[in-house]
Amino acid sequence: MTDKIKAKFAEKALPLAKEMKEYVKEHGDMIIDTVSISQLYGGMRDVLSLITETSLLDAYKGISFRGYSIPELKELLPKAPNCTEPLPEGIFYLMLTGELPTADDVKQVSAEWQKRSAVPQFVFQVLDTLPVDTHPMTQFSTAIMALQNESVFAKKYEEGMSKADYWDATYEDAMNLIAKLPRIAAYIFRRTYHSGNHIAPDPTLDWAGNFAHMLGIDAPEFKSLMRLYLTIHVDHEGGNASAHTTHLVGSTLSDAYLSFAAAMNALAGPLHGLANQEVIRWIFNMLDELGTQRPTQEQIEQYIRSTLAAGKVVPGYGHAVLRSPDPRFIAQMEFCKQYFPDDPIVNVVWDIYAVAPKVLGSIGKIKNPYPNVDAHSGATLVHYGVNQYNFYTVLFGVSRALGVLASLCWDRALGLPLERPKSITFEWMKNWVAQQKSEQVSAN
Ligand code: CMX
Repeated sequence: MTDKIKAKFAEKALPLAKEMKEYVKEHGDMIIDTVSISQLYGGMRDVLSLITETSLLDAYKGISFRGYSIPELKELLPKAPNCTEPLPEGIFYLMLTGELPTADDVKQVSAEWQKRSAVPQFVFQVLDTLPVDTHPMTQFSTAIMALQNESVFAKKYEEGMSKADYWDATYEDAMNLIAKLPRIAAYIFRRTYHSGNHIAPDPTLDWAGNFAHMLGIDAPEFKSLMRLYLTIHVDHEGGNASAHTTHLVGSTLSDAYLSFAAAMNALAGPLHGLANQEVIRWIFNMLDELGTQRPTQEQIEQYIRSTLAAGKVVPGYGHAVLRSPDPRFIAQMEFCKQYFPDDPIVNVVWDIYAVAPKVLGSIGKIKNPYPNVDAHSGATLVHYGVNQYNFYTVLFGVSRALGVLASLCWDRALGLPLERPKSITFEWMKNWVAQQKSEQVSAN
């Protein structure tokens, strides 16, 4: 039997969606209040409406954290012994306090996270009730929600906490949550891909090194990669979907667990963090279809064109703000050049990089034809045998916690209010535009 409600919705919505598109083409430049009609329909691009202290994105230079670029931070942030990559503890300290950390500051962050890292048994029990083929991001979000039972903010709010103390309770939640995420993520990895054969944490290791250890990859080089990976994915100013979600949900005084779980649901979308799993899948599909491990640049170009012709996006390319190659892509490329320049899949990534900007740029509508952070990470992980693609976004999520939760501490310290932008209807807009036009006619 046909679903009458669905048919009714399609009958109403599809012609109206077409009408709206045409309308935006014609009237897109008109400014209502301070925003153009194109921006209203265009995902609010360039609408200045948020304050975020932790990082700032420049379309051409890429991300900077409290004024420092990724290459600068690779030099300036403290490192683990015998490791060339920065410790994520350092970038967290920088984002939270605005100051570059000393080696001692970073040791203190490590020690705090170590002290707070025990995950209550009930979180593992919740995870164990989920079918083992549940997507790792769904498992991750579920585990964070289960952990909400531990929220200091929620308990203190119930006891009548003063507004002046919101930041303090938020800081406690943020630190407790960040400390526990590697264990939770590793538990998901091992239950999903290693028959529940778990690895106990090593309290002598730093946050990222211990995470690598619990995943089951103890090579020092992989620990270095994790330190780099978890440093460069932390933050991308305030408007990206995971940061903005944390801020929006947090603005209702939902605690850090509720806000961060919501952010992870945003990160799990293929236009955002899930692109990292989509990229490697796209690459392996290309190699399968072409029947070669080393396609020529002409073959890659053809494959990109066939992806576009099928009405799909080329994952790992494009960005809402960036208009140049992502420095986070470049940082990963440099790591691979240093440690394994001859890796075959990594070389395919570099060949795509040589071809894709030209092809994507040639079709005109794509504003940024360059690679983003997700274009490289999968190939780097595959080099170390981490070929469980569906897990990749969890790694991104563990890192993203550092930026968005440092920001949440700032939101509460600044006493930022409930976020509540204004919306209008198409009808309202049409009436407004018509009125403006008739006023113009009478003025002439
Ligand atoms: N492949 C094919 N088409 C693309 C494209 C890509 N990589 N990037 C943009 N486009 C298309 C858009 O889909 C849009 O098409 P329509 O007009 O038909 O809707 C058009 O080009 C204009 O888009 P845009 O203004 O250049 O880009 P947006 O700001 O709208 O979107 C993004 C940005 C990232 C969603 C988009 O570039 C994309 O879908 N990229 C592939 C997915 C991806 O890599 N996401 C990860 C981003 C980084 C992250 O958050 O982790």
